[in-house]
Amino acid sequence: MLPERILIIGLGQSGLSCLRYCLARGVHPVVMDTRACPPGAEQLPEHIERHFGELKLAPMLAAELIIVSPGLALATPALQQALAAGIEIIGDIELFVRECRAPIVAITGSNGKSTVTTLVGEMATEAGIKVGVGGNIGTPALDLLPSGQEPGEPSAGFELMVLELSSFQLETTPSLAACAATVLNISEDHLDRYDSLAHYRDTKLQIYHRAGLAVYNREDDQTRPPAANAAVSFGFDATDYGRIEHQGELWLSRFGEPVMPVSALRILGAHNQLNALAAMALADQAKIPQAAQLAVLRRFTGLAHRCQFVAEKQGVLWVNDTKATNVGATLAAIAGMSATVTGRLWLIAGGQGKEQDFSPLIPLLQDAIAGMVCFGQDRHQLLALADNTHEVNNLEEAVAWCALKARAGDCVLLAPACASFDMYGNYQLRGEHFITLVEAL
Ligand code: UMA
Ligand code: ADP
Repeated sequence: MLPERILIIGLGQSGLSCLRYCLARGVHPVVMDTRACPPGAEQLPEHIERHFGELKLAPMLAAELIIVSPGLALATPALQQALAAGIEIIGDIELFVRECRAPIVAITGSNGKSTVTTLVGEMATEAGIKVGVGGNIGTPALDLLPSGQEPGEPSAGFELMVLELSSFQLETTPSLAACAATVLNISEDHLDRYDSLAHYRDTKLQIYHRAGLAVYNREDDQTRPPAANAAVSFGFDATDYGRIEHQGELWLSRFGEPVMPVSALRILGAHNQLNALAAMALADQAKIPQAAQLAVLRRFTGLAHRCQFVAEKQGVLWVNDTKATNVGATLAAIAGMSATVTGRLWLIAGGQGKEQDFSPLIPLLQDAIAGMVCFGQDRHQLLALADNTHEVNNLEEAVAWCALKARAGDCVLLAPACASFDMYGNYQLRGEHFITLVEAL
């Protein structure tokens, strides 16, 4: 049962989904956003009380329940004051898990979340299982539940839910009890919101709390669950979900048994082999048959904006990895492209650095990368890493510079290691701009 006095803070996509959820259940919440004109303002029914431009304490203290957007940290002083006053604060995913009756597969990690979430969703669909896919991937989870649903009613006929969860969402989801949960990997990200990498990691590890099975990455110790969890791992050797030599080539394996040749995967790079293995482990726990898993792994060519082929122009390969919004993702993209390309690699990077340490790029600037062209708010941090860097004002200039430098056989990779918000509405718009610029060459 929802309480009568609900305050929704943050009127983006997830805030709007919370509003729809409450209205459909007969509750008329108050909404608040620190932005003077939040994205969802136009869709707000007239009768809804609203407070835009700052967090106002009085309506917060008058609420019985606050539902906060993942975009606002619980550490925000006004939220801390409300907590201290005994007011419950949760996120949209908490509302979802309190009501959802279908088993949940929960996926987090610094990189690979959307890829693995999509793989597991497609595997379930292939097997004829009615599956809902949502969360940080884009569809707010509450939109998967039917409007006006009575408590206890089966979850809109869904037999399985696959949720991509960010660390932000996990901060406010204490009731999650997934049938299978994974932390795919941990690398620096969002350090503008967390005071240390350990704090960021510990927030992500909350996904294992009460999970039926923890699926962790044995190549990355930071993803290990607490000893209390039932667990399996994925990684490069033949343990649990891994790889094994078979018929003269490398195969993906399940508990030492070969299941399909790595060469049959259409998503490239060692990181995508780990993504495939994680998806298999989660799918097994969700009782998705192996035949459906393998059918999807054999045909899935990857999501847009992740190491996406854009064009070949005068023998130069142009690749869009705008979704590489942190250093870990950029390292994976460089490793993947270096293994594929015969010529030199030119990197386009820059944007909002989120207080990351960019130094892991230094060895690659010495070995794997011919030159890096840098644009955006935090370009100077990238320019300082090495001598083979070049400063430009924007993506147009970056593409033009690479077109001058690259020769047949080379590859130009947009893998910015930064968020896009300094110059674009989101990473997709940055990627689409890149594609337009390349196509016009
Ligand atoms: N904001 C304010 N004041 C507010 C509320 C938000 O300034 O009162 C700002 C914050 O800086 C925040 C931004 O607005 O970063 C967006 O917040 P929002 O509440 O408008 O976001 P939604 O549209 O609800 O989108 C959220 C997720 N966004 C974030 O967590 C920042 C989306 O993930 C998610 O797809 C969507 O809910 C549906 O579940 C996006 C994301 O960038 C893709 N996630 C981060 C990531 O993947 O790295 C965690
Ligand atoms: P997320 O949803 O976590 O941002 P995506 O599946 O959208 O992850 O992939 C984002 C980027 O991260 C990709 O463009 C790729 O460069 C990189 N990436 C994907 N999977 C992995 C992985 N397992 N390890 C490291 N980097 C990865």
